[in-house]
Amino acid sequence: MPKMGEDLHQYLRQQMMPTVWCPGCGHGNIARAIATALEHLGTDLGQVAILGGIGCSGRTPFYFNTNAMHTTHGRVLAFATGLKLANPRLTVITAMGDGDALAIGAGHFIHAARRNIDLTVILYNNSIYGMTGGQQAPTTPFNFRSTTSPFGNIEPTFDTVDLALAAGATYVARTTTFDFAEMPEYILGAIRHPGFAVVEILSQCPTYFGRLNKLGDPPDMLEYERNHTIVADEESVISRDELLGNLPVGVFRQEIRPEYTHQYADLCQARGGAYRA
Ligand SMILES: Cc1ncc(C[n+]2csc(CCOP(=O)(O)OP(=O)(O)O)c2C)c(N)n1
Ligand code: SF4
Repeated sequence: MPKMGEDLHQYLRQQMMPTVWCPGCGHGNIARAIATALEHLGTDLGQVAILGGIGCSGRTPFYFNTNAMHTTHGRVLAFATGLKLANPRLTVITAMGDGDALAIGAGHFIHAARRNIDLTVILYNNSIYGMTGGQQAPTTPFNFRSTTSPFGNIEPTFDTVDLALAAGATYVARTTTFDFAEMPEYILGAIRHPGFAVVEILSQCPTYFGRLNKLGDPPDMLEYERNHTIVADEESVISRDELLGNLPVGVFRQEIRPEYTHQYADLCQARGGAYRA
């Protein structure tokens, strides 16, 4: 893996800099991890497409020297599915906010997982709707504040990992922006995985979530991530009671099952069609 400070500029679209992200936003950390993963992947950037929806996270494709699509809020996976079916050789990566993937786009999320189509979801989970001003999301933790729940959230929280596993995703991982050095490995693992892959990355939004919940500056928010997560993957299984309310991080599933574009190609071939995966 390239180390901190290594030159990743070739992966970034310099003419789009600076990014729209606020100083200290975790989305910049995630973008850097994607660039590092692409460096390690070594694939011609013309064979890679990054798609985003709407939101701060949805801006990610603007900044990469790959093919790019800026789509609509919640519909990234519908566009990505079409793109992958039209050109199965493309490496298709989606950058989605937690609101994008798990609120308005939740239906697309579970059905893309069920089909096991070879896409990578990088799910930027900052626990809030960032771009529109800090509204409550399905990932806002219980009791935490947002601009639409100023007295604290009374709803239970969606667990991305549980949802992805239940829906049938074949690579499922969670990490944090605190785990800066490991983040690219999770992303690379997801890109290389031949099926529907989800990497949830807990990310800091200092402007809304941090400020509304008095979590301090971005470094304090990273500290918070460290103190509220536990490595508890397939190898180090830990019970829910032992987690004591902390979130497990690690790779939770990595399994091979039939992939959608390949199944579609086989079907077309059997029926005398021309589609090639
Ligand atoms: C169909 C539709 N509904 C609502 C919106 C307004 N909208 C834009 S971004 C956004 C929320 C973004 O939050 P999230 O997806 O979590 O991404 P973040 O900005 O936090 O990275 C909303 C509700 C929209 N653009 N389109
Ligand atoms: S509003 Fe929050 S998520 Fe959006 S760029 Fe600023 S810090 Fe990041």
